[in-house]
Amino acid sequence: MARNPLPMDEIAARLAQVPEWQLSEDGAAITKRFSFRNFNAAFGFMTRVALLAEKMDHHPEWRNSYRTVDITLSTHTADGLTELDFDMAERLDGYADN
Ligand code: H2B
Repeated sequence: MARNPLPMDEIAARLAQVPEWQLSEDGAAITKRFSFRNFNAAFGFMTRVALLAEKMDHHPEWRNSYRTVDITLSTHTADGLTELDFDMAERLDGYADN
């Protein structure tokens, strides 16, 4: 199921598909810094992420400073990484490409 924590070998395999994301030291989260050309682009991205988060019922931890958005993904109810985090990471990468 989506909210079951992934074993380490599956985390490694999924991480290879989103190579710009970094595994946290405790292995329970992935993080990425997104940089945009200005605040408007950064906030537009955040708006799309917010709508996606509600649709997926899966919510990022994030910090915005001007044109930078730092995002951490983890599944709190699983106390670690699940399919949901990697599905979301792939979608966020797609949003940032535009
Ligand atoms: N987001 C994240 N990142 N982890 C969760 O465990 C989580 C969530 N749980 N969004 C959801 C909401 C839960 O609180 C609701 C009730 O399904």
